[in-house]
Amino acid sequence: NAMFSWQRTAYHFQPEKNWMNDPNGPLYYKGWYHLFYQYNPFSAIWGNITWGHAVSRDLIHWLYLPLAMVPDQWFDIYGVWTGSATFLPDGKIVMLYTGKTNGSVQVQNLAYPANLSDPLLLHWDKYPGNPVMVPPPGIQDDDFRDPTTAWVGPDGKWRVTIGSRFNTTLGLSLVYQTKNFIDYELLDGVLHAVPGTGMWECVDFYPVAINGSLGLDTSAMGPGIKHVLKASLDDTKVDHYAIGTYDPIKDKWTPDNPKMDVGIGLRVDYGRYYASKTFFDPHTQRRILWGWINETDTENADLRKGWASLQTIPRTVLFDNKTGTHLLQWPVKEVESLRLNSTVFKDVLVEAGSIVPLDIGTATQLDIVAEFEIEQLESSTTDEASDCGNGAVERNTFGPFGILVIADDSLSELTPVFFRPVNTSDGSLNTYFCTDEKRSSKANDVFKQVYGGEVPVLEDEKYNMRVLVDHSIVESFAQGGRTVISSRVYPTEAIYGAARLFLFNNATGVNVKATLKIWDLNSAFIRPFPFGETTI
Ligand code: DQQ
Repeated sequence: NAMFSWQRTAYHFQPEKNWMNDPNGPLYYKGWYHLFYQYNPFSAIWGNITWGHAVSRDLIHWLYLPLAMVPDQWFDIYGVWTGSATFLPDGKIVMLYTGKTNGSVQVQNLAYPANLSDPLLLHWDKYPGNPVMVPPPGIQDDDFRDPTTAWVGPDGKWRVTIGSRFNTTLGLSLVYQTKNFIDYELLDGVLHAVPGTGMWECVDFYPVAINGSLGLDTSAMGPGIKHVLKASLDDTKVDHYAIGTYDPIKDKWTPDNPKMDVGIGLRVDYGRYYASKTFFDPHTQRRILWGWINETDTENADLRKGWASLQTIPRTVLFDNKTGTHLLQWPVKEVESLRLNSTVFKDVLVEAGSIVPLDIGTATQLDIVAEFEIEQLESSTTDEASDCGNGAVERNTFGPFGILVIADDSLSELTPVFFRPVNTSDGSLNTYFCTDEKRSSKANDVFKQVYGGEVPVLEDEKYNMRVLVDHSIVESFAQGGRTVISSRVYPTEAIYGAARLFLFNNATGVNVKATLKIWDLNSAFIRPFPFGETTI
């Protein structure tokens, strides 16, 4: 299908055709990374939800496999919905997933690989006694879904948490205990609840090390460890997280800062992003985060182009012990294997109110690392927009400044990725990291937003960003990954060889010095598994 073919990405995971949503059950097994995903085999819009399946040696080059699970039982006939994998100490794998039953009830089901000696885990058996959990009293039939990876407590019993809500608006996560993954006991109370946040989908719950750069197994707990609780808020379609402490005796989690609780504080990604899920990669000792990037064009456009949605580049997740308040997300290092030639620009002066082209040729597949320093020219006021404002056109004393990606030569289309430092009443600066889609496409049937959030910039730090550009997606990481924005753009002019890259500084009161290293990125091989061929 050649329709809108320039919007297909070159190194992001997407199915060959049709609709995809949440990442499911990511895991590493016998040398292969496995990704399952919510998939409609029949159309480019949501429905008929099955589990698509793909494998990779390096998280970047992917091979599509046959569907892993389809809706063919009474307990999942209206959809094989989101779930997570757990490794047992004896090497077995259990997959818990939500099924929508023939009576439209959301239940939790158990599945396991039919053949553990198959590294591809091609065949999955559904436990014949499914469902293993049904909505408990007080929980609505359609408010009970997306079981997490299980973890084992000090008493040797496994726990799994499942998002829900009570009385429409109290978002919460239930905890079940099990010894055998067949019989489950609902614990009194909840892992955590936050008023006003509504239904929690795709809860994720995992430990992070306070110090060091290694990820932790989901069952890790004790000194030197904090726990992250993430919920995808159904009401706003936004992924929120908070960092806190898990009490494995009471099975309760408490946020470090109640003002930054789940759903009212930090976001995993400030752009178009939802239903994220992490897994522990024992092979490289990393915790790796997947996230679903939905479209912002219309369903009609998706039907015409024949596909919808992407997954982000997998990201490592670590606790940021410099701020003590944020996670750090960073593209897995394997993406650097796609780097081709690079260009360095050192100390480029970008004067207040100017644009500087960066002569790198075609700019559709890039890995950009940029650092900015500011030199103040005029004094500032404190009554300036203290967020991303109306985007890149709204001028403050200190910003916005940054880069213009997926732009054409005449700047008829462009997507600014930028910092906006804002003066506060105590004389310090608060910095916002933003992406402005307002002029990203001449198409008028596209939802164009200004995205962004605050990013801590510490005293000894320059402003820095890493930006991955891939035709119709821009993934941007500020200050080492404290604040992240994924954005879908639909250029009509800035495509193929016409796409360019610029620096810009729309501040009124500062000059900016920019230093960048920019790599062209190769395309990744993402194709059907070559069954029958002798080499891959
Ligand atoms: N997507 C799945 C649900 C989940 C939602 C259905 C989140 O299990 O709650 O496709 O995007």
